[in-house]
Amino acid sequence: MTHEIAVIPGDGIGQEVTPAAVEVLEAIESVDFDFVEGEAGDAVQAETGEALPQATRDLAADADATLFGAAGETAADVILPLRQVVDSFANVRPAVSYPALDAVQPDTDLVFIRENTEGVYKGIESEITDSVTTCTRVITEEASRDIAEFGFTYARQNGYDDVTIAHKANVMRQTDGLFLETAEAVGEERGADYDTALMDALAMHLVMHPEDYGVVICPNLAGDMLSDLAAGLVGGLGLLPSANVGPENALFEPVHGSAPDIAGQGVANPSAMILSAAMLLDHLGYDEEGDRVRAAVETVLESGPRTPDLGGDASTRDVTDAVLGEL
Ligand code: GGG
Repeated sequence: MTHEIAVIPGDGIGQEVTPAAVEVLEAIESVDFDFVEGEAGDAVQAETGEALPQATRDLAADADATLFGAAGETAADVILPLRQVVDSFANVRPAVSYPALDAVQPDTDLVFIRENTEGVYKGIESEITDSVTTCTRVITEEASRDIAEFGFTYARQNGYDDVTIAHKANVMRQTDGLFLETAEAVGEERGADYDTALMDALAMHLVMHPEDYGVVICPNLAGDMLSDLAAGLVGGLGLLPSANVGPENALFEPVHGSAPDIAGQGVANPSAMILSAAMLLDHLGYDEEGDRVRAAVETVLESGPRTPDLGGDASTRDVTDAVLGEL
């Protein structure tokens, strides 16, 4: 069986790390892929006036899965609609420390289960006057239930005992009140053990004692921010992969953005993108192959070469070749 994979490198270092992940998938001889490339992002916007052409949407909708690189200035017009195109209600962001790296917190094994369709990322913003703007935060019972069901199931299937529901219901009483109440109801219905945590206090506790946490179920913006915070605990954004999962389709992308400060230099860490490709393999049912890719990345993180974000002087090409060598 051949799997059609939409490949959308996007902006900045997305153009450099996405081909690395494709090379890794091509090296998995037991799985056949057909890669089809689509354009999206700042450059396409400048050229055509449209950051996400219909042809790229169709590509992602029709493929078995999508690999996405990074969004730049046009993120709201690219990655948010692309996540809708694949109907992905859950954004899975694991943050794991690797023994070989000198991480801020070496005992980190967290997975953020981020609600992916609403909250302040719904995009309902208004300019009331030149000096007054608003953003409408949407939280529904349906989406809160979907993400909580997904989070509790993920924890059980992946052996995590600690489940935490992140919220700010003491301030956002209506919206996070509904999120919290709904997610707690799901926990109760399942007879699951769980904790709840105010997201600001949780940020501090995650920095000081990440080992006390496992799966964290979050509203949209909180999941985006807390996962970046966790990236800082394990060695940086160059290491965090993610999966955007829907009932029928999925999109895989590194947690990092387009990193304009290093784009074009060939020194971006491809690990997060390659680990996202490993999540794609898991999603398609190739768990053993996904594990092989993760093991190869882990070996290279241990033995080098390493890119500058991890204290080395290797290029994206060097690290990709080393991972391919391990495979
Ligand atoms: N590959 C992830 C990416 O491009 N991130 C840039 C960004 O702005 N992301 C916002 C989000 O993940 O919701």
